[in-house]
Amino acid sequence: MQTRHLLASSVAAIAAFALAGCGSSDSPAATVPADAGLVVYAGPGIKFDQTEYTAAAGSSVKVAYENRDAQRHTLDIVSADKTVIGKELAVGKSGDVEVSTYDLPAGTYSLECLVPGHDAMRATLVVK
Ligand SMILES: [Cu+2]
Repeated sequence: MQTRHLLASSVAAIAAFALAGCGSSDSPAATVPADAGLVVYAGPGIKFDQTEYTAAAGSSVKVAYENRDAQRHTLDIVSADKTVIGKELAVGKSGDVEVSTYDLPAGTYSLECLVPGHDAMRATLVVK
């Protein structure tokens, strides 16, 4: 039993190391990258900085989300058929930045913060 525990924790440690060391463009990032195809700011307050955003279509559009508010916010890119595209970005406190890349064909999407009570955080993303 003890051996099994040790093995399990070793595997977890190796997996964590591999994830941390993979050099992926996924978060956390310290600042908004210069080559971001879309930058969204949360707040101040329970809102995004714009009600409509535009981005160029692509298979690896880099999206950056920065928190300008004191509380946690998420960013979900939701397609017309209500499917969340790719990774949900989450920024816990002011100054936090999270970045991921998305496959975004041309179309109209909804940007949403899914934190309970944040229903006001909705914006339109036009990709073309
Ligand atoms: Cu929010």
